[in-house]
Amino acid sequence: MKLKYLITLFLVFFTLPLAADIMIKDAFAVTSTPKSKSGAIFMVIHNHGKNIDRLLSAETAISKMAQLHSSEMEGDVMKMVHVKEGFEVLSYGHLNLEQGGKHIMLMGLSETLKKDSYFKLTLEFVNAGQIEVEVLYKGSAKVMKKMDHSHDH
Ligand SMILES: [Cu+2]
Repeated sequence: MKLKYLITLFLVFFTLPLAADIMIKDAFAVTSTPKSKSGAIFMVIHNHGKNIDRLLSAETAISKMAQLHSSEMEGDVMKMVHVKEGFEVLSYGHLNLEQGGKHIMLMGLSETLKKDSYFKLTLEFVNAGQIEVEVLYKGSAKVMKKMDHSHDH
């Protein structure tokens, strides 16, 4: 009985990811300061399916709100816009959520995140349904700039 259960678990574990058309890569988050109550999540969303898909929403226990944002230039000012209709992911294509572009905004962080730790994020897609992602918290943006700078030397 136990063995059967294990085999079933094994099969479920290894067949599910293969069946999924949507794959998330390099999901990470940054905040503007270490104690900041808001942050942004970036990742690459791959669609290996023949159907177009759409990211509708995101949710995480560590934040009161997670919104899909895009960054748009208005004159010289970068503005963030809440994209209620979500982000399209083309079939056999990918979508970059990146700094200065589309991203997932976290507002009302309820926990102080530890640098280099992971938290869970649930993404809701039209076709793929819910997908849970582990997001790496890379620290505050200021820390990141310092780190980037140190690479020059
Ligand atoms: Cu934003």
